[in-house]
Amino acid sequence: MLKQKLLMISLIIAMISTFLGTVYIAFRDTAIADSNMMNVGTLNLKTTNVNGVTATITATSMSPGDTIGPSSINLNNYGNINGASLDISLSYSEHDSAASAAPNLQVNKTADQFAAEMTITTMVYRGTGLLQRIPDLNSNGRIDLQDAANADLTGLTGITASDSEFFIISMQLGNVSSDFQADGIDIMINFRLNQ
Ligand SMILES: [Ca+2]
Ligand SMILES: [Ca+2]
Repeated sequence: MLKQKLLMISLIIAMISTFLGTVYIAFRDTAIADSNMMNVGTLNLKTTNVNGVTATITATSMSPGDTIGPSSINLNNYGNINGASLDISLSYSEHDSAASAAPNLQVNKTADQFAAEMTITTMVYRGTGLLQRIPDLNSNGRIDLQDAANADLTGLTGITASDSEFFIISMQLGNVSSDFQADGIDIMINFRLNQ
């Protein structure tokens, strides 16, 4: 009888520790998975009222001189604590039209080559231009998408709780040769709000 009781008690203890262990790991996972979640209140950034903090712009079937934008992205802090700073990062990936596989097209430009031809004509956050923060890193004489993707656009002024700000971007494809025919890219703009 005593043996059974002891067994029961140790079973219960084992169950409790398993439960505690699970809870702890779940909380830790949450903290790691979403750095926007803090102990006191929440930072909940939404772009243009959609959950998720990456806006994607597709640049395909463009002709020389074509422009994109101005694209305006609304950044909302739906949380209840102020975001002290905002980090922006741009990236891109190749998005060619099917014609790029056609045998009569001898050249397939890379995403980097395409991005270097996309001059950033406007980049504004909170009404302040960001172009002066982007150096001509690829030394081609213009501020382009490849430069922007490699520039440091962190530590910008944040967004207070329940407030929203705008990010605006526009770009123009240069006077490229027919080598760029059927080339295209997807442009991803990621926003991170920090406490
Ligand atoms: Ca290509
Ligand atoms: Ca450049």
